[in-house]
Amino acid sequence: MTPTEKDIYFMKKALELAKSRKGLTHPNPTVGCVIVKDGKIIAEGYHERAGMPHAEVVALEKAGKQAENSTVYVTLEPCSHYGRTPPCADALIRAKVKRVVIAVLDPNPLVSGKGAERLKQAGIEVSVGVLEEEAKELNEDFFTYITQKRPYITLKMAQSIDGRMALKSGQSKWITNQESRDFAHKLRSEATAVLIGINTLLRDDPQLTVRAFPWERQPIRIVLDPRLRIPLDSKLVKDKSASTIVITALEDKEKIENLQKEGVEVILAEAIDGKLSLKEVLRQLYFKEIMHLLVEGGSITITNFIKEELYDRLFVFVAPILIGEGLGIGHIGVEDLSQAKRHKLVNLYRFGDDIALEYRKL
Ligand code: AOF
Ligand code: ZN
Repeated sequence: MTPTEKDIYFMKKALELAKSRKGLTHPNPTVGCVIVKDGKIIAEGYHERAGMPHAEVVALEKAGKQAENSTVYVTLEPCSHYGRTPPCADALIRAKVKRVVIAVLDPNPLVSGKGAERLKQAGIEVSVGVLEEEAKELNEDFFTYITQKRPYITLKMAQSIDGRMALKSGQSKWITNQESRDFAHKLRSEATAVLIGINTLLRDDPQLTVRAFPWERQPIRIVLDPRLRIPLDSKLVKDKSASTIVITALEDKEKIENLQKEGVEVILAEAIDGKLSLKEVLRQLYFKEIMHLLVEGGSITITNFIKEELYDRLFVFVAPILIGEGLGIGHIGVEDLSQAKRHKLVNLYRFGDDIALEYRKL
């Protein structure tokens, strides 16, 4: 199918609506919908939050009787299953729409292809694939989470020109400038959860919330803490503006109870040689419906994720400073340059004299 200019125009509108909710619909995808009649938009909708009505239903409600004989543009295949809400395909059929234009099929096996099929069987004209790449990219995290059954993983690191993430002493506050750090809050806003290792917590006592701009939800904060060293007076325990999960291998009942009293969730996972198994951690996070995980460091934690190739996207912030001896990525199993882990550069940002490089694994 070669989409018409009109189809592209209206699908762009639907994608803009979906974009406005990026990061706010976890573990659901962000979806936008536009209803068009006689060449004019008569209703718009987006999926506001998981548990709330889907984009199509919101738009159909606004359109009312007018929806009859209309064309509906939706950025993801209308669902055909009973989840938190009833199937959108049925709502579209009931509304007697004439045509449904879909950007991309839903990867969810409960839905995939079945939503489009149900519409077709009801005599509705269905077109699939208008701005498909854009629609997939917008929900890249959701697609990975559904198909790979693990959170989509973004690694974020801040370093000097010479690739150091901290001084030898561990000091790393602050390598990058304020503008870079504000952008890092945008990355947080799009993640379901932000993860750090216990060493970073002990050294920096970070808050890990979105504070650079007003935001409707805070990511869950996760600490990998094999020996349960987290102090009860650390910000992640005391600050209640976001929830905190501690993952540990140590069954210290008293400490666990004290953390729970503060509202912190403690998850037990197995550790080998004092290191938590990342695969096991990710399995647990998947079952907690953590769709998008942002790993913020420090160098040991980032190294472990890289070593096991457990990431989808890499953001490297580079500040215009030289540190010399310091901490960076450790051994990741590369013995020969031919084994170097290759990446594709997909975006380049400039924040004053800092830059941020966005990579994907090859
Ligand atoms: C749509 N329109 O706007 C969205 C869809 O449990 P539920 O009811 O919230 O359903 C979630 C699933 O529905 C989600 O995994 C994905 O397959 C689909 N999302 N579908 O028709 C929407 N957000
Ligand atoms: Zn739906």
